[in-house]
Amino acid sequence: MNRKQFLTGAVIAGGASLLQPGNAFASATMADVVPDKLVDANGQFILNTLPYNENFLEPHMDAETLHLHHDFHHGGAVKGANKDIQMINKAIADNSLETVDFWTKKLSYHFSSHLLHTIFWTNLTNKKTEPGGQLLKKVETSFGSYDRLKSYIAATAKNIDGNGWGVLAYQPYTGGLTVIQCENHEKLLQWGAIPLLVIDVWEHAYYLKYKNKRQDFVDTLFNIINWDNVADRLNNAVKISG
Ligand code: MN3
Repeated sequence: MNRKQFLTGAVIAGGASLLQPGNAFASATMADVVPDKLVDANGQFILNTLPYNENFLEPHMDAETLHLHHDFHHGGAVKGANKDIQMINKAIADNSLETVDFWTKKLSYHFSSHLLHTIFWTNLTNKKTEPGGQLLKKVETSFGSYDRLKSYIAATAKNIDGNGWGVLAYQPYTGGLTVIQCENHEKLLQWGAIPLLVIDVWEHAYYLKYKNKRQDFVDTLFNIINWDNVADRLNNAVKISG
């Protein structure tokens, strides 16, 4: 191929992708467009290393809490999810289905924990950011303003009964954003909703430093939420769901 042929080909390729932007994502999955890596090449759930050092989020989130939270709580969910799948597959292979009810519930719990924790680490950074672009537009359409969203999601996270998560999600069935007050890791969900920002209010997330002051922990998180990551997640969610 000479230079002229190369350039012509490049123009055609570029033009094709410009003319048919939808096709670029027609076969895309969440795994293709979002850097969340939940499984290895064999489909086994894996615990990724944190995207920063354990003291990166100090003083808002202390290094010891982050270490225990990631390695043992998130890590435990990964181990649990792998065992649940193994037990389900064994029950199916043995045609012994008395136990699948138990392990399927466990998988819902452990998989959801793995997914939410994986998102949570990337949702945090050590500097203050604010939503912009498409994210800010959708925040304003769905909640009125960024301040109103902050108040709303903070109130839902602070008031969860027991352990759970405050979640900002994109709901493809409405094209808007929605807030979910999730109990444990898998309860009170909306089908179809794609999580963008997740706030872990399990006691393990804050008790070493904040003791019983869950409200203070939630308030301080707004200093370290990575709204750029939330915006990337929204853009990807819109691309894959249309
Ligand atoms: Mn947790």
